[in-house]
Formats: sequence, structure tokens, C-alpha cells
Amino acid sequence: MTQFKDRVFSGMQPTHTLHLGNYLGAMVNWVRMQDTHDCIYCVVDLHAITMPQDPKALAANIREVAAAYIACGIDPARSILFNQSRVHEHAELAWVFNCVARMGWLNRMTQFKEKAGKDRENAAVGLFAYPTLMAADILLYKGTHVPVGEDQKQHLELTRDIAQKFNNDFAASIAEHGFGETFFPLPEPMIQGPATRVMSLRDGTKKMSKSDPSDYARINLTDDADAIAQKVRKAKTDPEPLPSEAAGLAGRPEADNLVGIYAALRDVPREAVLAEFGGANFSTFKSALVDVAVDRLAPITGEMRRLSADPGHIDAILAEGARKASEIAAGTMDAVRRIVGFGPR
Ligand code: AQP
Repeated sequence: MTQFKDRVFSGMQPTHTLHLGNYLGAMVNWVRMQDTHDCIYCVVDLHAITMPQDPKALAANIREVAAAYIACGIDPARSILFNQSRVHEHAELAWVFNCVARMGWLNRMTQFKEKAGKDRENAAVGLFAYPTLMAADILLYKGTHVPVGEDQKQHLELTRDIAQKFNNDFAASIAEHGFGETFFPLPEPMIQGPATRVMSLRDGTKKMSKSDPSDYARINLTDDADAIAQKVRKAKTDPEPLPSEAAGLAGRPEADNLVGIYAALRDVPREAVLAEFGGANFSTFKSALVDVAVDRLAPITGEMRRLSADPGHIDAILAEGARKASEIAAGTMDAVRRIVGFGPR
């Protein structure tokens, strides 16, 4: 059995500024994993164009998301940080995986259904094939651990299915070329951020999302203290005071979400939050929530602003990251070409 070196891969789309859901659901975990793993963090710009993007805004968002990674604690000296479109092997391996994955597998993906909405006939083919590109992103680096929010669980399962099918379909060729019994690892999803599913501030049943048309639905990492205070004050709640125990949050999605956000920002269990605020009304709780959110996010926002003032520096970091990523990607793709039968280039 081939042994795979532990390696983390994950990415975020530069479709908009990052928000609290991206931060608590994935980024906090990304930062921690740098202490224990080799990490590769990507700004997944090829994924971004699965929905229409303004080219100028996309270019700016790529730099802004890279700045957010660094401001949150991703260290380009320890982790590889780059944007996906600079490494052409992502698209090349995705094509091979388009020929490995089955239509039925992709038809089951709930994210495509949600994003395509009722007008499925008019959705980009790339939006449908999004999960095969995601599988290529991870497997190009033989990623073994993928820290993500809960919404990505289904795509990770598909990545494992694709890796498994590739390993089975090409088993003879993999062995013949001396690559052992299995070529790709089956990556493990690591859904363990402080809040793996942060919900919209306007609707506690919908996830907080970059593409939500209302900016009041999310707290962006670029929001200043006033914007955070306004959004939290306007956040939807219900008329009851906060319960003293977690069971009392059942059927109260907005209360549950705000308590979860507060707990995650302070890194304490929900029970501790309810022990402190049980019986309090929302205006008291929201003031406390604004304070912790501002405390936690202000240093990140400040650092993003500082980094964004020097786009050349960010571009240099992305170029160096792409150089390192390409070295690994080229090796994997060269092997895949041989395994599939294209021969070396
Ligand atoms: N609301 C959320 N709660 C917890 N985790 C979340 N993530 C996203 N939203 C939440 C996690 O953040 C990482 C990056 O996500 P992405 O940029 O690839 O896109 P997404 O999952 O589709 O996030 P958005 O914000 O909803 O973007 P749009 O609106 O552009 O599609 C992932 O690990 C994700 O799980």
C-alpha cells in the first residue's frame, strides 16, 4: 500500500470579500493546521468564474482574498499560498476527472441545485463540473486532509469517489508504471472549525454566503466597527429572551446562530454563553456580540488594509506560491499522463 504524506489543501473563492462564515468555518482551522501539517492554501479563481464575474472586480478580489488569508494568520513562509489559475495543471487534471466522474454523481450535488436555481438549463457547464475541479485541486497535491465548512462535505465525498475510481480504473497502469497500488489518497474532510455552519444574519435557516444579495446577511472581514454594530443590531431575532440551556435554542434558528457566533468568537462552549446570558434580552446580548466581533476582527481588517496598500507585495507572494505549487503539480500531472496513456510530455 502506498503511503501518503500528510498534506492539507483547501481554498476559497474570490467571488467577494471573505465573511465570518469563511473565517469561523474554515480559516481558523487552516491557521491552526499550519503547526502540524504541510499546508497548501489556494485562492480558487477558476471556481469563481463558474458564476459571472466582472473581470476588474475579480482581479481585485483575488488580491483581497490573498490579503485576508495572510491577515488571518496564513504564513506564506510556512504554507504555500497561490491563486489557482497560475497553475495550469488544475484545469488539466479536472479534465481527466471529468472523464472519471459519472453524471449521476454530479447530478446529486446539492450546491449545483441551489446555485443554478430554477434556470438549470442556463447554468454554466463549469458550475455543474465544479466538484471535479475541486477534486483536481486537492488530488493534484495528493492532499490528505481538507479543512472546510459543513457545506463542502458532499463535494469532499465526491472527491474520495473520484480518487477511488481513478485508482481502480487504472490499477494495472499504476502498478506497471511503478506507482504502487494506489495513486491518489482518499482525502479526509476536517469539518471542525469553531462554527462549521454560520447562518445568515437575516435568515437563520440559510447559510451566511458571499453571494447573498443582502450585505446585511453577513459580516465581512473588511467591515469596520460601525458596520459590524449596524449589522448585528439589525440581525433577525425572535421576541423571547435567551434561554439558559442549549435545549432552549431548538426551533429558534436566529438565536441559535447568534449564540453560536458569540461562542466561536470567544472560543468558549455555547453552554458557557447561555449560562452568562440566559434570561437576557437580545439588545443586551447583541451589544456584547458587537464587542467580541469588533475585538476579534479589527486586527484582521487593519492588517488587510495595510497589505492591500501594496498590491505588488501580494502579487509577489502569489507568484512565489505558484512556483512552489507548480513543482508538485507538474510531478503529479506527469505521472497521471503516463498512467492514462498519454505518455510523458
Ligand atoms: N456560512 C458558512 N459557515 C461555515 N463555513 C462556511 N464556508 C463558507 N460559508 C460558510 C466555508 O468557507 C470556505 C470557502 O468557501 P468558498 O469560498 O469556496 O465558497 P462557498 O462555500 O460557496 O462560500 P460562500 O461564501 O457561500 O461563497 P459563494 O456565495 O460565492 O458561493 C469553505 O470551506 C466553506 O465550507
